[in-house]
Amino acid sequence: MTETQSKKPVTVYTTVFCSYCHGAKRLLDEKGIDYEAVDLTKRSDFREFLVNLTGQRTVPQILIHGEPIGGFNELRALEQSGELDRLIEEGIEEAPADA
Ligand SMILES: N[C@@H](CCC(=O)N[C@@H](CS)C(=O)NCC(=O)O)C(=O)O
Repeated sequence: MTETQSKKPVTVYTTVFCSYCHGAKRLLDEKGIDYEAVDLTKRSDFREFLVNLTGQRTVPQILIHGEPIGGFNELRALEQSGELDRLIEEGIEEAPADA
């Protein structure tokens, strides 16, 4: 298992002094969604790590079944539209592989 893989449906990359990170974790806690929080505070290269993983440099960065969905605002938008539950259950649809 690498640092970008988790058995839980959601992974949240965070740092300690990050209000958006706390907001994201609170939302997931309130919804009872199981997640792994990865604290990048002590990683000097964490911005570069995030850019390589998600294309974004802010925290939190949130992955659902390994797919980056964005930060807290995007998580909240998915929750408000009702999409979050579906993504947790079904994952992000992938194009079918060629037969
Ligand atoms: N729109 C983002 C905002 C995230 C954000 O601004 N995070 C702060 C820490 S709480 C950050 O990474 N700031 C550094 C920067 O903007 O480069 C979200 O909803 O997650």
